[in-house]
Amino acid sequence: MKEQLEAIQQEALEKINTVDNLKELQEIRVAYLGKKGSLTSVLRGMGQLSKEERPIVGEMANRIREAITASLDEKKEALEKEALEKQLEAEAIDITLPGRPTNVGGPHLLTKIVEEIEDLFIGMGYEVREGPEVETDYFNFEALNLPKDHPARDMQDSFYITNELLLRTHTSPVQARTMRKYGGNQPVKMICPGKVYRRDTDDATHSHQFTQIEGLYVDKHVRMSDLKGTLDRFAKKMFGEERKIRLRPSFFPFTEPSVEMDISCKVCHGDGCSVCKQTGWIEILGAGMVHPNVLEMAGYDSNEYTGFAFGMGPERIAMLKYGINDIRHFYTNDRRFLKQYHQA
Ligand code: FA5
Repeated sequence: MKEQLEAIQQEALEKINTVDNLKELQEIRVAYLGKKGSLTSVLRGMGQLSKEERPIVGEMANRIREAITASLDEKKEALEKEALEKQLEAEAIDITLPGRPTNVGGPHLLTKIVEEIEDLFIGMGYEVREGPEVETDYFNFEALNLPKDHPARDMQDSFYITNELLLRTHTSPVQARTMRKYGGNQPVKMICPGKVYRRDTDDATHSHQFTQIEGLYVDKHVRMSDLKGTLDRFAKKMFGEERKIRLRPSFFPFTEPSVEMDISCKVCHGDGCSVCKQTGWIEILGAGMVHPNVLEMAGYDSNEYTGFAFGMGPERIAMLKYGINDIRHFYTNDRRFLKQYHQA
């Protein structure tokens, strides 16, 4: 019986050694260790052995069973590993393939400039207000000292909706609206960004729809020098210490005296180009001391209160700051243009 067991062991181990798939390995397990397997049948015959021989053969049979089991397990592990490796190889993902780019958006340059200007004035104690784009004739003109048939209305050719309603031509009506809200007896310090509309012919520096930022400061003892100081501070912060500004006498019916502020052209450094119409300067805002009539119409006593106001064009400011040579770039939505300023 001992020889029989040894022969079984040798045969089983040889077969296990040469097998190359899991299915056949399982068949070997059944053939030797299964209920009807050769090792099991030999063990069944142990009853015929003498008392002395039984434990010796029993111990040997167990050892052989363990050896065959260990060899089967080891082979199984090796074959499974091999199968997994083959599968991984077959299903391999090519990670060298470049990914599909996603288009990441960013705020429009104009939004960024408006926010930058807002932050600058918030830092000087101004609050940010809003007003309607569809405005009444009263607030757009009359409350700003431009009665009906006043010739200065032609300065801003308008899109009328009805006789009394129009698309606002500037953000100045928000001056009148805010002063009224403050009731004639409180200081006002506000800026108002927003869209405005004019029947202007589009060219490199003019658009029929553009943005303005209005500023208004009303209090007791506000002087022209406060306006000058504020604008100078704004210009230096926005364009750098080296940029020159100039104030030219001007006329607006709602301010007296009135000025226009120009900044030296950054595109041509003052030599003259299409942006500055060959003058070396570009106008960015109108300003002045609030006209006493405007203060009175809003309920302020013009003997007690004074104020200054300004209105600027952020597109022109952005053009100067970034050397953009045509205002139409802001509205034609060419992503190649817009993308340049996502990190600006
Ligand atoms: C006004 O609109 C006045 N309301 C500004 C003002 C406010 C003066 C408060 C006094 C007190 P003006 O028409 O000049 O002024 O326009 C102001 C700014 O808007 C200009 O300096 C310019 O930067 C910009 N702007 C004017 N017209 C256009 C246009 N068609 N396209 C782009 N920007 C323009």
